[in-house]
Amino acid sequence: MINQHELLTTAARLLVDVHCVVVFTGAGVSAESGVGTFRDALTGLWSRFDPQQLASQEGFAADPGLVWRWYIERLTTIENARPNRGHEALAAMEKIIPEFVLVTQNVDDLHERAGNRHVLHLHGHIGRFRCNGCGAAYSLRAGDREALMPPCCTICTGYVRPAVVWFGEMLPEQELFEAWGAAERCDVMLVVGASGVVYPAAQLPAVAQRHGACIIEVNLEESALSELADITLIGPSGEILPRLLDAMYACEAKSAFR
Ligand code: BV8
Ligand code: ZN
Repeated sequence: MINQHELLTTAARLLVDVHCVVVFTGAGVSAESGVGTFRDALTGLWSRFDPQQLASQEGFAADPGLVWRWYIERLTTIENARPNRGHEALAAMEKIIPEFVLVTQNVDDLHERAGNRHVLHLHGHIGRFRCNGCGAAYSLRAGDREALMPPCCTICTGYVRPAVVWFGEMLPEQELFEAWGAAERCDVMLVVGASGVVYPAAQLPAVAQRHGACIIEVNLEESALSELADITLIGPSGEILPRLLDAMYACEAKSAFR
């Protein structure tokens, strides 16, 4: 039975030896920053709602005020959160891997705040806003956060909404194109805190594997992507990723003395 230390060292050796690495993150990477994963984003008073309902045109049309308040509450949590040690490890990895592409399903900005410079957001940004009708970009004004209803667009009177991708909506073309291309050319894909149930984003690890990449997974538990993984490191990403980074530094130091 291979122990986790050996798995981690093997994973580190892989990440140090190759040229192109894609990191694919889901809500799990932000969990230790206190940002609920999509499944448990509905804790407490939200628990009686279905996130797939709230994060949709139908949900917004049915109750724009409820959806608006859900997003403002999530945005406030994210603004008060800090990147965790897992985010920081990924920012450090970007500095030592020749070609590093970070693709995230997350709508928070914790990767950027940890120092990653080029992040592909497949599901948008919770801190950005646009009109649901004509698409015009908006910034929050005084009072919008406390309002019971979303602001109205000054151009077409549509409701303003967060610039995230709702269920049934297309993913941003440019980001998806870049992410798909990176998955096709990478040597290793590191999948962190993703349940692998939301498509088409969840197809990326299979795309990478089909093109010959090794898949390394970091998750609290088995996920829908685990059967694709060559190495699965079970544990909180805020602990596993810093250990993986240290093992990468150790590999680099060793090869420097060869
Ligand atoms: C679309 C933004 C089509 C909003 C989100 C096949 C192909 C294409 C589409 C579909 C398809 N099958 C079904 C569909 C439809 C649908 C879909 O995938 N449904 C699922 C539920 C079956 N997909 C869509 O609707 C997509 N659009 O396909 O359009 C189209 C075609 C033509 C014309 C028009 C349209 C749009 C999907 C995007 C939805 N928006 N987010 C918001 O955030 O409010 S998705 C949202 O849920 C998140 O962004 C995230 O992507 C997803 C949840 O996934 P995770 O991030 O993995 O989070 P989750 O909570 O699930 O899991 C957390 C994981 O972390 C767990 O594994 C856990 O164990 C782990 N973890 C927890 N703590 C830690 C940890 N790991 C490590 N350390 C820890 N500490
Ligand atoms: Zn408008």
